[in-house]
Amino acid sequence: MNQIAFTMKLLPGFEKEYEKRHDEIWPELQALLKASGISDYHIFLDRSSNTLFAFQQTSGTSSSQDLGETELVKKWWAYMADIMETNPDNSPVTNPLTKVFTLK
Ligand code: RM4
Repeated sequence: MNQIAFTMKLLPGFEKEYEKRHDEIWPELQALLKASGISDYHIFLDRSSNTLFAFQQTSGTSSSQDLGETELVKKWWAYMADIMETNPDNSPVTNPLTKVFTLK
């Protein structure tokens, strides 16, 4: 299993809406993420900077952010675009992080 982490940005004032939408995540998106080998997927918010910190494990090398060619993820990203910093294609501006420590 590989551990992947990245940051995204939430637009100010949308913490509750972000949390609500994720509490109500589409079952088909959940299924796609799991079928793509993603597990232990957590997203945390740094309220001081509106930075979203995402951690996930993957059985391969692809992360949730590599699923943007699927119609379902395109639809989800378009749905989320009004409350996140996005690229012109609605994908969330994503900053991949480098793992620098693992507790053995
Ligand atoms: C995030 C972002 C990610 C997606 C998760 C479920 O807000 O859209 O790309 O994997 O939601």
